[in-house]
Amino acid sequence: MTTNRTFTMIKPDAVANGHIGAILDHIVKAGFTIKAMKLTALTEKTAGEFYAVHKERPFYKDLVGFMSSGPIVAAILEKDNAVEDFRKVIGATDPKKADAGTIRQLFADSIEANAVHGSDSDENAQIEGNFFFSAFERV
Ligand code: RTP
Ligand code: MG
Repeated sequence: MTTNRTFTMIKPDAVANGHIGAILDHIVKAGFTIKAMKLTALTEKTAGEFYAVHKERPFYKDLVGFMSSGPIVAAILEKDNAVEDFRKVIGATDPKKADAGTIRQLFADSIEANAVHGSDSDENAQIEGNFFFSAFERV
């Protein structure tokens, strides 16, 4: 099923570095509408559940530790072709490889502390949005 929504998190590094406002500004200027949003924090347990798809990857333990290290901003975004277009707006996983002007090139510290998450499919966008938001928390 094709949807026009994606899910994002502003990760602990970007929140700690004071980039919430600049990143939201970048997202809105790129044409996305915010349909749900909250400042919250993952625990090791909830971060582990969220990233369960990466359980077998060598970086899983570090990723779970990093994602539960401080507050995050979770949001559902709407735009035509949202998932694919948002991946372009955030740039490559490794900020050193991210195109100029992408969120990760502008705001990320490293391949792990890379400022933002973006869903990789319509199906995952829906699953991830449901992980953080109930029906009455969306507009
Ligand atoms: P995300 O899911 O957060 O939007 O990132 P992504 O699709 O660009 O990258 P993915 O392969 O899904 O990896 C998820 C997150 O794991 C961390 N990572 N660390 N140390 C490493 O080699 C490594 N590789 C990935 C990053 O925080 C990445 O965003
Ligand atoms: Mg991913």
